[in-house]
Amino acid sequence: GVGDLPLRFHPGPERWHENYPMAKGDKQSPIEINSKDVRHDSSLAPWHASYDPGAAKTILNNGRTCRVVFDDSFDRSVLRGGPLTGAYRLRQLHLHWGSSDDHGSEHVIDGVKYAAELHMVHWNPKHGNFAGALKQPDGVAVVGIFLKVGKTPKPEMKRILEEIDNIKTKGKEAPFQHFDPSILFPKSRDYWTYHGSFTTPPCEECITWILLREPIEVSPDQMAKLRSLSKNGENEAMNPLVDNWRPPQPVKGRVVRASFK
Ligand code: SG7
Ligand code: ZN
Repeated sequence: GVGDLPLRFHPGPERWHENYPMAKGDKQSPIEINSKDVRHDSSLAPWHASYDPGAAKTILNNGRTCRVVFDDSFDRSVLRGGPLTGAYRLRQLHLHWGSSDDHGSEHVIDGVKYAAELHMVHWNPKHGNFAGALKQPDGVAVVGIFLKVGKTPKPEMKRILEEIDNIKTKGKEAPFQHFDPSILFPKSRDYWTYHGSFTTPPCEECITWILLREPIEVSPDQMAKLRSLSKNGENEAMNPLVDNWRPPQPVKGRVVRASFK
């Protein structure tokens, strides 16, 4: 499959379905959310994250994103509540961003594209392991946080961004310990939720998306730092890692629910 090809041979999102038919499925992500089509659901519970700072392990550049990996060998850092049944284990977080501040997020809200979108990926341990969870409709829960360029940048992004210089090129990895990712949450716990997919091949339809309404703010310098990452390996021609987002996919009758009015 395409998964075995070097990165430079990967086709764009419009051709993913040729090798991964699921990419044209009925529950693909991301989507555009329009407030007028959202259904407020008063039965939606609040969500809670209980994260152990000791679960953070490493930060890496895989040529497509910058990812922080957590120990998920037991119920150490978990997400509960909201639309979920049971506890989901935090496995990794990563980001999607653009080549300029006016785009970069995957989900689009009332026509608004944010500069970046952070994804916290959790899986349901009732399916045994992560690979097993990917095959189940209730296998994975991703919390999405929008990053907006503003005047009150979030100092909490500093830990991740100060590590960027150590993982400039594809394949680089650095230790990343004692980090509580809940510092990245905005103040408001309001969210939208819908059932969708991974935004990269094979685009499995196993994700309960929990998208936080309130964006967090980052500075132009912080965004520039993210864009200083490279798709290329250390001794290869410079190829900036930007625009690693998939465009919105057809909603196909799905209803997005909101925890707020
Ligand atoms: C990023 O987004 C990576 C992927 C992730 C993908 O490219 O973080 O993770 C790995 C292990 O490469 O894919 C299976 C998986 O987690 C899609 O994740 S997303 O749907 O949340 N954007
Ligand atoms: Zn993602």
